[in-house]
Amino acid sequence: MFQKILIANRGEIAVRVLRACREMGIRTVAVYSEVDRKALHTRYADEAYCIGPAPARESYLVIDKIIGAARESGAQAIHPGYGFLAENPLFADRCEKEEIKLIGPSAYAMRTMGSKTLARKTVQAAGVPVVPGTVEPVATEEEVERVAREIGFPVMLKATAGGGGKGLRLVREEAELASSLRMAKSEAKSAFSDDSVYIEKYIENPRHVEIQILGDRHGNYVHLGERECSIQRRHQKVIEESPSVVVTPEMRAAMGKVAIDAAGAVNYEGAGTCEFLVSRDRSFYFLEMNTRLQVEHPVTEMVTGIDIVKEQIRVAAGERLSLRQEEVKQTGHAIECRVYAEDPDSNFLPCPGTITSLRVPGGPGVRDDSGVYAGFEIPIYYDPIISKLVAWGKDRTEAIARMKRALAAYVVTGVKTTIPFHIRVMNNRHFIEGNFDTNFIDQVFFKEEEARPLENVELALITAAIQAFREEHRNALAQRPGEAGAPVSMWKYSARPGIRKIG
Ligand code: MV4
Repeated sequence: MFQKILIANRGEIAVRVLRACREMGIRTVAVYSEVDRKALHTRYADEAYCIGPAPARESYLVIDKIIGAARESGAQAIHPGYGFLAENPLFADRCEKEEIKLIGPSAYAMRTMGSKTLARKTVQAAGVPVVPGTVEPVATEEEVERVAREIGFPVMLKATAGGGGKGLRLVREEAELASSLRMAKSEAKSAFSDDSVYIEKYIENPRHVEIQILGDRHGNYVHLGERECSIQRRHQKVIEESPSVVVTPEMRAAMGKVAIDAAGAVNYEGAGTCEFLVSRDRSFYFLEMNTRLQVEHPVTEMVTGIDIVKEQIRVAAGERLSLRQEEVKQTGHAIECRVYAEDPDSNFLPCPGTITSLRVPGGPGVRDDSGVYAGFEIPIYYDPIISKLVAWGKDRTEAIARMKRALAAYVVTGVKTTIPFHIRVMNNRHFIEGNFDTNFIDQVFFKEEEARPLENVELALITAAIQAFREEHRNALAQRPGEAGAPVSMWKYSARPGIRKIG
């Protein structure tokens, strides 16, 4: 086993990996940029190296600096987390050359899955169902027209180097095809410096369901079931859960098998995720494979009891997977809300700044994977994530109840957060019924909330509630607790922070 691991990341995911190392008795090395000198991950690690200025291009993305810190500290392995260098095959090549173990799959697996067409070709050859379309980039307008007619409209044009919504174009009819192709190509060119695109049949109102897999270098694979990730906003996941309400045990076994087949096609080692689109008739199609630890891995950990990061570290050290497929069981239900320093009332505008106070919920079934603390300044340079709040329950109903309870008790001051948005989703009828797809947030949730005028009965109830509240808390409202001569004890307000906000 490794004695020392460097974590080439920051924030909550760096802390998550540091925790696994600590539990395994492995020494840890953090790297940090100039604005992260006081970050939680910098403080948590056994040692820490400054790797340059705030912009990621000058620090967290600079291979030489990461390798330099690994060399200087004597780390034998590097955990890349997600984002930054996590899926960069050049980084994987360099680690191999330096004889430092990169905790993750081979550069070959990263390259194959990084090209969306090569990935489609490779997994299709392994018998994995892919969305109908091309497995090569399309060259000419004529070819696009021919293929589109063959598979039928609507179709999607996608960037070969893409993933995550960039260089993506929905084409509903033939008349739009030529101009859409030009736009997709120019978008792909500016986002990925690669203008090649391919074509897929458009799946209407799909769900996004992904399968977590683990593999070791001895050819053993397990899948850890699915995560439902359809609750997204502009291609950014905001809420994930496991299991998915649409996945039956038979479907889970079938999706698990093809995910393992896809992984096997590139001799995958470590933790990986196969993304699928699930159509309304519950057919599923491979979309892409993510060759990294994912943001939403905790929901899988909560329902399987498996520590995915520890498994990653063990298999990277050459050990066998610690369990067989028959030993993987999903118990209960877990939901994750990504808590961001963003203003949900201003189109989710990032709100970096100093967290002046922080009260994190706990109690049964609640886990908060955080990268911040009270007094920390969220830098403007990176994703403004505060934490991932995860609630587990014996079933979906209990998980939602716990999430609502935890969100209501979560207090962050100094920056705006997405907590109020999550509370609204947890109370949404369609969400509660499990009746949603990838269009839910952008096309259903916001439209509904905007469109529905308050009814008179509701207005009367709200007015009455405000009146009753003011009456009950008259003293507290007249004089702020803690001020000289305040007649009200402080304890109730600190134990039930939801109250304090209104006062
Ligand atoms: C699709 C699709 C429908 N049909 N492909 C968007 C991001 C990229 N990873 C894949 N995406 C989609 N590909 C076909 N053939 C619908 C989407 C899509 C989507 C997928 C997952 C999660 C959210 C989404 C939101 C809009 C569109």
